Amino acid sequence: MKITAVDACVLTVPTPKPIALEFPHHKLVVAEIATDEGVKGLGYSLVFGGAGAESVLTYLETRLKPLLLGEDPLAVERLWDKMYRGDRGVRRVGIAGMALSALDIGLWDIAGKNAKQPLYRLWGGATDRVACYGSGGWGKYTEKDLIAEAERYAAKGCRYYKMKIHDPDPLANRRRVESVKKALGPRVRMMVDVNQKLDVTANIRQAAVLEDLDLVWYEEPVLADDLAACGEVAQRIRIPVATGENNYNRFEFRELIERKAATYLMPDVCRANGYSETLRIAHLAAAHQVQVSPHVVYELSIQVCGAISNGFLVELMDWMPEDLFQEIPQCRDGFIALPRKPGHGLELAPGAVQKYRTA
Ligand code: SMN
Ligand code: MG
Repeated sequence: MKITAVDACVLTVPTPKPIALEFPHHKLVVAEIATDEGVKGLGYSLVFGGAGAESVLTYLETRLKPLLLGEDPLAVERLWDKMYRGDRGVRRVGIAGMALSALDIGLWDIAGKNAKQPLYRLWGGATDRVACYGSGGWGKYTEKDLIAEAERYAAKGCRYYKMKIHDPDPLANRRRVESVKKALGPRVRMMVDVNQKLDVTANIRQAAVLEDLDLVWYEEPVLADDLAACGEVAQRIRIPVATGENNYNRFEFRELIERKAATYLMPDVCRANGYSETLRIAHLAAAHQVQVSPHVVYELSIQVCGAISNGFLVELMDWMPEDLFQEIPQCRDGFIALPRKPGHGLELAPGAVQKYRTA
């Protein structure tokens, strides 16, 4: 089999309220990989909020696409390495990591379709359904928005809800978390997300005032570049730390593990150089008793959690319009069933490209 074409574009997709208060739209950098045997693979990187999507597209088209044309798409490992090592001066983080992710996901889609297997089965098949948590709770939400969103996820059976703690006043954050917790009752446990906004001292102070709320995790306390500081926070607070959505490769995750910087690792398949590198990260975590809870894009991430025995939860953020994908896996009773379709099982809806394409 040979790759005959890679067609890529940017889709700009409006979000519904309340998430639109924080992000009016997200962008998807989509790549369709065509082969001489008619099998096609769909890959994409979700660019949350949209910033930089056009740069991801340019890197993908000008630097990565030429490395794939004419190659055998089933040699995913070799092609991943070729793309990862392509430009020696460019590390595969940020823009380049997101571009590589979209193509790696598309290559695996071809591999799954060729084997007539869903990816999670091809990779080992640990489970047929994955528990999910409801996520959102952005800083711009009113308390009413927060509670309404949390209750919407609880009504779908989610046993976990994650919200942001973005107020500079630690006690204001505590009040918001407490209100949601009270509304949800004991059936639902919560997580909080700092999104890199604090330093070590401020995190220690913030976590101390949340300690008694039985939180599952305390997320991304410090700048994602500073793995040492994350390790320090993890040693000094009494809530388990989760991090990794802005880390890009197995080397960064190895260091997080070595520093005991997280109880839960959260690679994002659209940032951490695709399914290939995310699986390597997950297997590395398994060797250290660390669980993996992949970041967003649950419709793609479920394949990873379905394939590993140290998968914890996938992150449900239900912002997508119904006319983007033909069919998107749904949460029932707090779980998402793995699709039986070969590959990752996702196809763009007819008309989605015409409707949402902006580049
Ligand atoms: C988040 C940040 C950026 C994009 C999507 C989601 C957030 C989360 O940190 O973990 O849900
Ligand atoms: Mg986060």
